[in-house]
Amino acid sequence: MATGQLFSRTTQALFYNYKQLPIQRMLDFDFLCGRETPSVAGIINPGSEGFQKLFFGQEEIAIPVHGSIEAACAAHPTADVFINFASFRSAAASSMSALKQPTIRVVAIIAEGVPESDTKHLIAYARSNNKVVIGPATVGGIQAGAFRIGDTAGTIDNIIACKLYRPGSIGFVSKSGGMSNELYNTIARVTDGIYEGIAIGGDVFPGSTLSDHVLRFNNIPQIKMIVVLGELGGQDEYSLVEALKQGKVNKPVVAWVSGTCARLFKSEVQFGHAGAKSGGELESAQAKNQALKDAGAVVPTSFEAFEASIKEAFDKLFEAGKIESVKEFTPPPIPEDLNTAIKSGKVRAPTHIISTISDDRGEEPCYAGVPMSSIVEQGYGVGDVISLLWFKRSLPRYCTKFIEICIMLCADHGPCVSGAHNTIVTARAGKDLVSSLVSGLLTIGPRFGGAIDDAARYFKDAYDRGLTPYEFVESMKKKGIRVPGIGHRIKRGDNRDKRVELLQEFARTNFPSVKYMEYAVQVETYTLTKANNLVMNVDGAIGSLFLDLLAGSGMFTKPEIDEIVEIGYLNGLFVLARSIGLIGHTFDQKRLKQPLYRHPWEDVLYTK
Ligand code: Q5B
Repeated sequence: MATGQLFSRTTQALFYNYKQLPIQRMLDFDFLCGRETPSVAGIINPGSEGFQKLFFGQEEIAIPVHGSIEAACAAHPTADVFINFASFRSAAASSMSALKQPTIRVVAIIAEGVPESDTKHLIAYARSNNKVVIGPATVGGIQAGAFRIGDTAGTIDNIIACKLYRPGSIGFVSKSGGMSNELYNTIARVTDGIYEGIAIGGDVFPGSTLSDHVLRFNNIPQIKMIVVLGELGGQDEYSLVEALKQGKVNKPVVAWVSGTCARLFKSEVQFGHAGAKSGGELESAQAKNQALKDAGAVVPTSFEAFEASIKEAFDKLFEAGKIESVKEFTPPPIPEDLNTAIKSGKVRAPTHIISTISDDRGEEPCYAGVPMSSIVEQGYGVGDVISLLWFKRSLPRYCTKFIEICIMLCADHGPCVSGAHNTIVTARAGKDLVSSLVSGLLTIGPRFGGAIDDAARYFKDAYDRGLTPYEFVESMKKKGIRVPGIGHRIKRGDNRDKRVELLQEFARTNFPSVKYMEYAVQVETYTLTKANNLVMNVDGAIGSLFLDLLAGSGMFTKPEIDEIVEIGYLNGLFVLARSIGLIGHTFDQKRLKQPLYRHPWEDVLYTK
């Protein structure tokens, strides 16, 4: 490996597997350091494409998401670091694909448990192609003030405490990611801080070794001193011993190999990392510490004395004028996330929606305060659910039964009515269920099915004002308005609409009063004297009877009734009911494999 710098303030990475938190942490670090460009150029999320919104300081930015490594590399040719957050199952394959991309120079593999044989292939490929692998089983690394891999160095508070937002003079390499956090802190306390810190990972075969990074640090002019934290197990530290013996490192090295306590155990001990097990004498922490010391590294007598050794080595360099004072600056504060701030009670935020009819936040959803389980256990029907969600109260059974009858009777009226016709034409044009349904629903209006509200409004107004049917119909005629709820294309005085009769029969038997409906019957009697098709239609029956339901049930105040009529709740019954039929017509046409509909020429009057 050797050469020098892995990262800079303009380094950009491709992040494999969308993980919101570590990406946001990288961007927060960028902002803290005053980087101008985000360090994550693109995200690779196999199988999906688009953008992910993240914060860069206070600003929201959209980071492109690519479905493959190849596509991401082609789109971001200057992004040369690949941060691999794949699981241990796919980390090796994706890392190899990344290494094979000419634009990728450094691959960091976070997953633990990557098969050792796979890692060996990655190492061999990386070495012969002059690329760098950090990990597996690593948190990554950081170049202070420039570039951070994923979660390296923990929280923003820790990064600020460790002064990692600006470069110091220490190159630090460790096996353990967790211990590197500890050492970032120690180094910040007793020196001018970290220049670069790398955790190589705790596997038996790390992608790059302690000595690889020490030799690299030796070539970076800004690094004046090197701190190494090894651990028992394996022989990695001996390659550093060799490098020191051969004089390949001319900067002071302060090193400690942890795990000296292993000797206190009678049998072999496996510490946290796969590679951290007390094997033979040569792999013991004591032997490695001794070898490093003999090779010229500063090695303390214990981990507790590590800090003092680092300080002493740094002070010597500083006093000798080999280290210039760092220019301190106060990093900008990272804006707190709204959710965190709300949770901690620091801010309050206005809601954007107000809702009263249902609540899905508890253990089970509630309709107007009634839990789902009660709705099922107490045998509620669709009419009860409508009364809860539309009227926000439980209505008496005869009312909810009436609602259900309305829904059943209006569910369909054959293929020739406006709505069904539109749905059929749309379905036959190859459109999907929702489009076919909606095209039918859009025909519901003042002439077709959508006259219930107006029927209720006009009948109520006329009845409440004490108009005779004659006065009412004639006053409407003078205004040029057709009486809503009266008239039908095929129904006649001698061929009544059965639905109207059924509704009237139910109401006369069950409602305490049907005064509005009887008024509508008198209106019909008068309009039938004008023309045989001016019968009460289904809209008129429902409109007038709903007035009776609202007024007679004792469940609504007068202002509430006025509001229901004013807002126009009642066409909702027809919309809901007819959706059942329109969905049926859609399925019917699809099932019958009907071709594109074209209206016959013979049925059109072409005229000039
Ligand atoms: N005339 C329904 O008309 C229809 C009059 C009237 C005074 C009236 C018409 C109307 C009010 C709206 C209404 C709901 C357009 C209907 C439904 C659901 C459905 C549908 C289905 C299903 C029918 C002939 C002469 C003219 C008019 C006069 C007509 N209606 N006068 N008040 N209400 N009603 N809609 O047959 O002197 O010759 O100029 O607008 O309640 O949609 O099954 O199909 O379940 O799917 O086309 O049942 O009544 O009659 O327009 O040729 O008029 O009667 O002014 O007089 P028609 P038109 P004049 S239920």
